[in-house]
This record gives sequence, structure tokens and C-alpha cells, in this order.
Amino acid sequence: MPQQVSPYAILEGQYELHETIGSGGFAKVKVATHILSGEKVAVKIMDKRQLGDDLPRIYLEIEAMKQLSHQHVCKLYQVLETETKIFMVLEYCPGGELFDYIVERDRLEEDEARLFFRQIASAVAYIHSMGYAHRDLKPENLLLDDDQQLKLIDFGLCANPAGGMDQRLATCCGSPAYAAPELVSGHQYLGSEADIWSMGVLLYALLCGFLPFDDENLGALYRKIQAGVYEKPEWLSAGSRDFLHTMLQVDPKRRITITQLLNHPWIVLGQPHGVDATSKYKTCGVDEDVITEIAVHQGKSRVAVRQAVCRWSYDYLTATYFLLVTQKMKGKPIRLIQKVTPLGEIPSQRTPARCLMEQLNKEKPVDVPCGMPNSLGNSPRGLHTSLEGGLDDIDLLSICKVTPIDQLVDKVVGKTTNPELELTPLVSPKKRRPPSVGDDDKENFAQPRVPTPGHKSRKKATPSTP
Ligand code: H91
Repeated sequence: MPQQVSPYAILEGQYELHETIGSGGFAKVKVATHILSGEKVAVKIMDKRQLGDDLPRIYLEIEAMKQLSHQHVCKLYQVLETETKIFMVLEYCPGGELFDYIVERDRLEEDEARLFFRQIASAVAYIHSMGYAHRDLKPENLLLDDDQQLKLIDFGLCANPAGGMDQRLATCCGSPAYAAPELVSGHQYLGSEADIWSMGVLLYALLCGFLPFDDENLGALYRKIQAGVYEKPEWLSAGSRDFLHTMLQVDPKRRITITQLLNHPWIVLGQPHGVDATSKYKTCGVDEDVITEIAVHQGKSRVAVRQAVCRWSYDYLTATYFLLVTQKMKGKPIRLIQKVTPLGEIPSQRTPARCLMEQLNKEKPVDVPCGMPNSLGNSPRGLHTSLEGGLDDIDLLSICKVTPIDQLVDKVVGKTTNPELELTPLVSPKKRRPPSVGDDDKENFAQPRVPTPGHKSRKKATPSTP
């Protein structure tokens, strides 16, 4: 009988795959264990045949994530590619989505919202400083780790304008409820300004438990966004109202900038200084303790390990390095599992130690100074160097999620079967689709979320002036 090769064979010896934790669009996300460190990771699995014309967007997403190393941005550890699949090995966030966290609590107290919002502001300021706009900021794209630290995910819609952050973009994307007025109007816009608007919607959702602009009818929703009028529930403090007002400015030129936002009195409250957006990852040089642990484990010299790590190939070695750095940053002891070869094990069998050894033994000297990929300015280009510098924004039109208002023939969102046109109200946890666990190989796609009235047990609210 012909033996069928598993589509996941490439992960063998490196990761142990567990259950599916999410699926939708063209991706499936599974939990896995990085065998050599014993650390949990998330593996985003994409089928290249299903991606079709969207494949360049995935390479762009991968390139973006390789450049980004920040404590509040989900870390990309490794990329594996076969003829049919792309695997992105990512930092695991056991706390799940911020969306569910808010829904479970109805809304957050101002102090807790401030703690989270500082982290969001730090992540957004960092990605902007690296030349990226996220363009899909929402509570579903912020995950919690086990230390209540937020991690920004899903860079599938991010833009890296070739002309820098001052270059205007034309692609309308993101989730309608979080989209800036200039974006839904179909005008050219600055990615950084649009992200600040989404941050305003996000903070409102944290503090209120519902969205400032909400309507089942997309045209009506866009008109509300363009009017910029939203309710101000009585529980919102004067400080929160003022801060929201600076972000939810219809005229992008009147909107607060990210630098002003980091130092705004609301965000600074209780802290001596503004928010620090710098990366806590070492951006210059490598971590010598981690290099030593790998060298000892593999019986190699530190020089050899340092050289191999500094290739930043986003292979098993890169993943092992980052996972050990993370262990150290969390104050845990840095350790690689010493697996005793059981009697009877086939000598040629793929083991994590052998995977690592293969990569350490690769003959390809580096002639660049060693440091984190983004500190070099010549990051490793494992995949498709032709996409360096990003796609022209116009090329991304096919991924448009938001239809500009002038192209819209009043669509009733709740009735559509197109997930692209889905509204994203904060819904009750009971109404959310359960995670598809153990559905292994069949590709499963998410149904659009069921829109519900956003305003649940809301107290008296006062409308805002635009
Ligand atoms: N959404 C776009 O539901 C709808 C646990 C959980 C734990 C994760 C780590 C990384 C990612 C997801 C995790 C996760 C898809 C991750 C990172 C990037 C990315 C994608 C996922 C869902 C898929 C499952 C996710 C949340 C988002 C959980 N998830 N619970 N660790 O692009 Cl960069 Cl798609």
C-alpha cells in the first residue's frame, strides 16, 4: 500500500504538534511543543494552493515579523516551507484574545485599561518606528501571555510604505468598526494616523465593553464613523473622555500623534515617565548565556554557535535561540532538554539535537556584525528577497476588507456570508464559536461572527460632540 506522507512531516523531530486553537481564512493555528526546550509555541499553518494570489501577502507578513522584536509583538521564531505549506512558528500566548478578556468582564476598570493600553501604545509606537503600520488593530489581534502581557498579532494587513511612514496609502483594510474616517471615505491616508484612530476605538472598547461606532448596516456604520459622534457613558472619567477625544478626531491632522500619545497625562498617570516604546530584546549582539547553553548542549564552540545564530535563518536554531532568550527574560533558568537516546532508537532518526546540529554545521560564513536581525538593517531573507521593501500598496488591493463608503450599496452585514464584510462587535462568550480541537487534517474555515447588539447592560450615556 502506498504510504501517505503527512503534510506536517517537516516538523518531525523539531516540534510535537497538539490541538488546533484557531482557524479561518487560509490559516490554521495549532499549539506545539518545541522539543529541545520543552516550550510551547503556536504554529500558523497555511496552504499555498488555497492562498493563490494572496501568497505574496504572506511573504510580506513573514518579512515584517522577521524585522520586529518587541516585548508586546508576538515573536516569529521559525519559518518552514514545503511545496504546499508554509509554517510560521510563533510565540505562544496562553491567555488568549483580549477580546474574550473584555467580554468576560463586561468592561475594564480605568486602571486596568490603562495597564493594557500602555502596552498597546508601546507596541504600536515600536512598529511605527520600524516603518510599519498595522492597519488591523482590534482586541482580537491582541493576545495575553501568562504574565498579563499583551502581544500584537496578525501582520497580514500591515503596510511598509517604501517612502516611509509619511507616504500615503490607498488600500482600505482592517475591520470596519475600527476603520478611520479617511479610510472608509476611500481617501489616501497615513497608516500611522489610521492606527491611532483604531487605538481610540480599542480604548473605548476596553473602557465601555462595546464599540463607539456600531451598526449592522455597513453604510450606516460608515456614516457614524465619518460623523465621529459617539456616546460617552457616565462611568467614563473626564480624563478618559479627553484622551478618547484626542484619538477619535475625524480630521487626521487634528488627531494626537503617537509621540504625544505616549506622554499624554491619561497614559502617564501613576508613572513617573511616559510609555517606553523601546524593545527589551537585545538589539545589539547576541545573548552570551544562551550561546553558551546551545554550545554546551551541542558540544560546539561558542564561536561556531554565535556565527550560526547570526545567520538569522529563521530555522530551528533561530527558534531555539529566541526561546532561550525568552526563558531568560522571564527569569527562568536557560535550559535545553538533555534527551538520553533510548536503547533501540534508530541512529538515523530525526531528533531535535540532530536538527540543530545540521544547522550548526552549515558552511556559510557570515561577514556581518552579529546582532538581532532588525539591528543589522540587512535582515535575513529566507524567503523571496524580491519582495524586499514591501509590495506597492496598490498590490494589496485584493486584500481589501473595508469597502469605501462611495462604493457601498448599503449591505446588511449580519446577513452576509462574506467574512470580509463582517462587523466586529463585542459579543458574549457563549455566542463565540468553540475552538476546533482535534480536527487535525481537514481544513476548516471560520464562520463570520454573529453580530449582536453591542450595547448590553449599558448605563446612561451622553453623546459626544464631533
Ligand atoms: N485570528 C486572526 O485563539 C482570528 C490561543 C493562542 C495562543 C497564539 C500565538 C500566536 C497566534 C495565535 C495564538 C492563539 C486568528 C497567532 C499569531 C499571529 C497570527 C495568527 C495567530 C486566531 C487564531 C488563534 C489564536 C488567536 C487568533 C487563540 N490563538 N488562543 N497563542 O498571524 Cl502573528 Cl493568525
